[in-house]
Amino acid sequence: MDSIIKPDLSGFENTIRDYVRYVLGKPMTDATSTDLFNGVSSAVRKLLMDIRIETEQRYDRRDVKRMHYISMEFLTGPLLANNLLNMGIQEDVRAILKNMGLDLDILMACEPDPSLGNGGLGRLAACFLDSLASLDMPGFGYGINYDYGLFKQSIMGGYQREKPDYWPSRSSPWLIARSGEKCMVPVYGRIVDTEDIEGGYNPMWSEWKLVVGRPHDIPVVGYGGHTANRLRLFSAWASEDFDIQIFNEGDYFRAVERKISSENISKILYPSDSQEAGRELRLVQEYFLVACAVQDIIRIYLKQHDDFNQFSKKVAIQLNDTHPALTVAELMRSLVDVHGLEWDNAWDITTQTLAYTNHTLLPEALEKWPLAIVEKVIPRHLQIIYEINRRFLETLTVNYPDDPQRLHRMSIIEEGDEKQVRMAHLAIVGSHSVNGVAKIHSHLVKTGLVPDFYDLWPEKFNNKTNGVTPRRWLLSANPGLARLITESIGDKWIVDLDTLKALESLGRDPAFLEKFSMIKRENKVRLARLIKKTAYIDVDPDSIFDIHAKRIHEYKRQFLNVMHIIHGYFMIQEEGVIPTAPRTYIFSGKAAPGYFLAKLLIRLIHGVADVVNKDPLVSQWIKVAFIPDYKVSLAEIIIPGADVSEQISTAGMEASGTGNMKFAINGAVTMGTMDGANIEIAEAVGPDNIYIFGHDVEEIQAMRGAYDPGKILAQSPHIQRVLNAVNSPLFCGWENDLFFPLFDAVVNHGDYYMNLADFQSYVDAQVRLSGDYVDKKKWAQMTLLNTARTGIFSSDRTIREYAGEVWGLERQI
Ligand code: B1H
Repeated sequence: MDSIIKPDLSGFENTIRDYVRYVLGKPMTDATSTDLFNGVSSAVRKLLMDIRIETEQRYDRRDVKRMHYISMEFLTGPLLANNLLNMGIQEDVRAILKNMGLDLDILMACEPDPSLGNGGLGRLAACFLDSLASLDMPGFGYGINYDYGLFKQSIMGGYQREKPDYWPSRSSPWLIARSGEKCMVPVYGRIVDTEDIEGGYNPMWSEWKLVVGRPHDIPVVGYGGHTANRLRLFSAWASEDFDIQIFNEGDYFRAVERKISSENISKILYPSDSQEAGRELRLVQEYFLVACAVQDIIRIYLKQHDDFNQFSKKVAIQLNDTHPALTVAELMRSLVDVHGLEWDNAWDITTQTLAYTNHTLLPEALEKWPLAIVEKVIPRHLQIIYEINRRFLETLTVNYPDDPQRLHRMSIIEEGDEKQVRMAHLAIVGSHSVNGVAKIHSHLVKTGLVPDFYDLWPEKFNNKTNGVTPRRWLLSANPGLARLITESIGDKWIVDLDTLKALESLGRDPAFLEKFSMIKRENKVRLARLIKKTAYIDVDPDSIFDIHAKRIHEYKRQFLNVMHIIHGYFMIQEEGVIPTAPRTYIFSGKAAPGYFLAKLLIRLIHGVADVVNKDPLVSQWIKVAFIPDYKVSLAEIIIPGADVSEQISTAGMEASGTGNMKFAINGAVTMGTMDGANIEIAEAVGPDNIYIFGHDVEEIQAMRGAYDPGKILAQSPHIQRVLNAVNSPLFCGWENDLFFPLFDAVVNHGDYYMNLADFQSYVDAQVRLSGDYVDKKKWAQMTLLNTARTGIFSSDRTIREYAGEVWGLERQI
């Protein structure tokens, strides 16, 4: 990495003053903190634009290959702090503001979180953009500019309440509207078969309705300030031409209604993580994104080329899960219908350009769209999908002549009562690369999810273990630790996280360990303040901070964690067995609004917290707190304050996890199953520096079918005591039988997520952990080794792998 190029800050103060006076029309004395946040951000944005323009000229001049990352979610979180750090001007700006009588921290706190994502998948996309820019690579994001991001969560009487998150999608200082580059998207309508001049078949897509996609760009500056790429988000607008026509027919209300329905497309992010919505509007959203992105990508390509011969040499497109899988059909439509290429040529270009990442094996998350909906929304694309499938099945008959069953399994169209398009099959057939997001996950994609495709095209399949950006998740979120690291080993780690290895030898230096532990203590104090402010609970920073922060989902097994807490409660209450160390169990996470059991689990956590925290004896040893409204800005406070990171999904179900990496880099010790990237974290930190428990994937697979939770229950008085308590009035307050459904799912409906199978091993591991925690020196060394040995989980490493092995993308410095 070349040294940081610092932008010229001479006009910075004036830009802020001008903004307040001439954009807001106020004297400085009337400006609110939010006004000033906007003023500072527009001054920063000016600097970003200079870098952005220079970057684009550099790319154009060299006619570089570009990678476009298409994703329904980009969970960026607040941007001011990161932009300042990446440009290397945070301290200079702090000083300028101080001179003006302003406090940068107060202004930064005014920035709303752009919550344009649900969880890991969307946050991964944001980490990737940071790494691409920091590696000076031409990588761009395409997404939707939702008016409403993920709902805001509040807790009332222990229940989750959802409130709309209306973020300033049209007025954020980071968004630059580019009305001049709008995209026209046809949708709905029908196919009319006509004959062309030579008498050939010529399908005409007619009577479509036109939606306009207006691009809004967020500049993404890399660390060092050399390169700024962009994230382009589209808002949907009604097409004026179309509406005016109806308007002229005198039907004013219909015209307005049409306008409303078009603009609905970018109104709201679907709030489910690892679960498919299956609604028509969602399909329209997916198509809208894909159509805008493909048009824009082709427009940019054609600025420098006259034909499509170079297309796949100059363009790579990565599909973030199957949500943008319609890109396969849309790129074909564009090349064949719009640009007049022959099918075979268009197909080669399409498959050489596209690559697909799978993010989940959960059956409920695998997208399938009923043909009837696809035909209604995008009739021409359905024809194209049929043609792709026809040709695909033809090649299969050659490869597997006597295997009709296999053809059925592999077809893009699923037969049955309701025929459906299998989006993963479409993505695999249309891509030259298919990857999973952790070693075990990629293995399961090949052997469990789509073994037939692996058999046909083994060379297409590969692994790209996820990563997280060290700029946000260490430099920005944990300034104390970042400073200590830089003082000790220099600042190269910011762009080469593997250099954290050099910290290992410092573990023998008691003075260093002491400093390292002090920083964790300060971060815990900061987190304790957050807990007091948001959950109204006093917690002791000297207790173990044991944190389970992620979406609430049965497979992530917050229930298992709660079972362990209840078990600990009874051990103290009934058996007088005092734990080795006091512990604070901290939860944070949202449940999908329609996910009944996940929401009930939030209520259970609060029920247990009420009982435990109020118990005079138990509360000396156990406290339980739920921090509402988990989001990026809170994660930045929560993660650095963790001693223990709960990563306890049923083995085989968490594709990778990325929270697990953020915790480990910040020195938390993982309590985890052999699942997702936990396995690679265990490899990296070594078995003595992680707590692994429970059944592994093979064992879980072997148990399925014969698994009987009743048998485990019958043999374990401890589990009986815990589950009976869940099903008793103890945690219910005045609501009788409140938690029966959670009890029922485990006891009477097969315990699909195998909580009981892993309970004893979890309890044992937790006992070991408590014992180790009180050995201050041993614990400090363990946490240090977690930081020192997890450099490979930088998203810079992940991006280098994609760039070299999938995209053919080069550094452009
Ligand atoms: C992940 C999703 C997801 N996998 C459907 N799948 C969605 C599926 O709105 N939807 O319909 C939204 C999200 N998200 C996560 O991706 C995995 O569960 C994590 O294990 C993984 O770390 C993350 C990034 O790869």
